[in-house]
Amino acid sequence: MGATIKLFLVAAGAVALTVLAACGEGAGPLPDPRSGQVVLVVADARTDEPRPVQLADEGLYARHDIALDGALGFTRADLSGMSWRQIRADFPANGPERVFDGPRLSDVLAAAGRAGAGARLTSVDGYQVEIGAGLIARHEPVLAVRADGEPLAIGGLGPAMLVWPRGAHSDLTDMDDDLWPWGVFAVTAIEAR
Ligand SMILES: Nc1nc2c(c(=O)[nH]1)N[C@H]1C(S)=C(S)[C@@H](COP(=O)(O)O)O[C@H]1N2
Ligand SMILES: [Mo]
Repeated sequence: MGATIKLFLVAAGAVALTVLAACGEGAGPLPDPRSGQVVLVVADARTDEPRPVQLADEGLYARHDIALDGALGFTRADLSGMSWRQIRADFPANGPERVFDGPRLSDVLAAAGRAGAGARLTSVDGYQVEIGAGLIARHEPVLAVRADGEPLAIGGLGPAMLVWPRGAHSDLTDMDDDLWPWGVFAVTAIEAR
């Protein structure tokens, strides 16, 4: 190929890129090729299911030491596609009751190939709680993504919050809010491998 032609092709390519970039600006809503961003990961998953996205070890994952090697990510749509449990509960304790909806923590663990495991939950502010496998099996807490029908906002109680049936199970009546993390974005399966 002659030098002049090569130069022309490079120039034409540059023009094409510029035009494409210009079209991308303000051309309307971005097409969403997936059903949304990952809002929750289960670290140390044991499943062959294809990962919806390759997560990079940065931001809050890095800040809070969430091991992404083998983590399974859930989008809001993934979580909505699971069977949900509804729990009416007061939060904060003795405050107003709300109706929380979301998948059971046990089902999220099972979907990640970690049925029967306990879990460490990590929140956006670094708050961490560990929930034993026995407590999960006995009370089936929910990773709520909605309260009174409204999605839990990031910056508020979202993307997910652990909710227990403290109104319905008599041995939870006096439960305080320690095990009710809001802003949960990562679940680390512990034990029961
Ligand atoms: N992410 C996160 N969730 C949390 C907490 C917290 O500090 N961070 N505190 C727990 C406690 S002890 C209480 S009383 C309630 C309300 O705490 P807050 O007033 O700090 O939101 O949330 C619970 N969930
Ligand atoms: Mo608290």
